[in-house]
Amino acid sequence: MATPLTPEQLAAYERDGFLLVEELVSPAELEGLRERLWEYTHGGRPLGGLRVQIEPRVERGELAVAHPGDGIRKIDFLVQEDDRFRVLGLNERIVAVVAQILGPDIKLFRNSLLLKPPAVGSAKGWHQDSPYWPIEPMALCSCWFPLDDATLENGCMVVIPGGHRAGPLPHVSATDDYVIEPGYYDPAQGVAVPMRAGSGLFFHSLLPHYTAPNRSDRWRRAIALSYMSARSRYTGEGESPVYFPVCGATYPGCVR
Ligand SMILES: O=C(O)CCC(=O)C(=O)O
Repeated sequence: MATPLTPEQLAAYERDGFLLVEELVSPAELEGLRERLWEYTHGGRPLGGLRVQIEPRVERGELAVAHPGDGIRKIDFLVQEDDRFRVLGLNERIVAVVAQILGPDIKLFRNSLLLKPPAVGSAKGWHQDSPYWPIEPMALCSCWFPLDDATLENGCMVVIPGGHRAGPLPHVSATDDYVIEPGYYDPAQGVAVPMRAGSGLFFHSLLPHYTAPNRSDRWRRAIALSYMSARSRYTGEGESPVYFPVCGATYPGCVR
């Protein structure tokens, strides 16, 4: 398999917990993804097995939207259910970066399209991903892939460089969210990572991160593709679910 990262880039990922890699797909592929997504949100394309979450304030009737598609916050399972997004989840460049970080045997733990419609999209509070997820070791790697340019105004990623090295932090329930307990991190250490659409922010599942509300008149849509080593163990109730295979082998006693 290709090794797109230089030793310096790999070292930066280990040190900082994140790495920006630009231009992962062609402009035509990116446009194809945007078109397909618009078909689901605004064009009446059947959702099939996709799971959709509505923006909580819209769901509660506290905020009105012109079109139901303007009130969608999250769409899960696009890689499993949609041919164009499956190609993205298996994209050679993305998988090669992940394989350099996690090793050659990889499964997809989750894929979530996270939408911040203009003026509607709310914040995602400071959190680490692993405390949400029943997988050990807590060392998954997500590729956060914006379909629109992600800016300070529309809710780009904000991260705490090196914060993953502190290990898992206590999390508490907050309004519509599950966030790091105040006092266990310093938001002033947050660094914003504006990105061009079609780039990927690869980040460790213990990296504290946050996205602001969309205060702009432009969409911010991004898909989080979260990969794990096939040598990971499932720590939830019952037997491990069967995860989406990306490449390499499956191991007895590990995630299926
Ligand atoms: O895209 C967002 O707004 C938040 C994404 C995020 O926090 C995540 O994927 O863990």
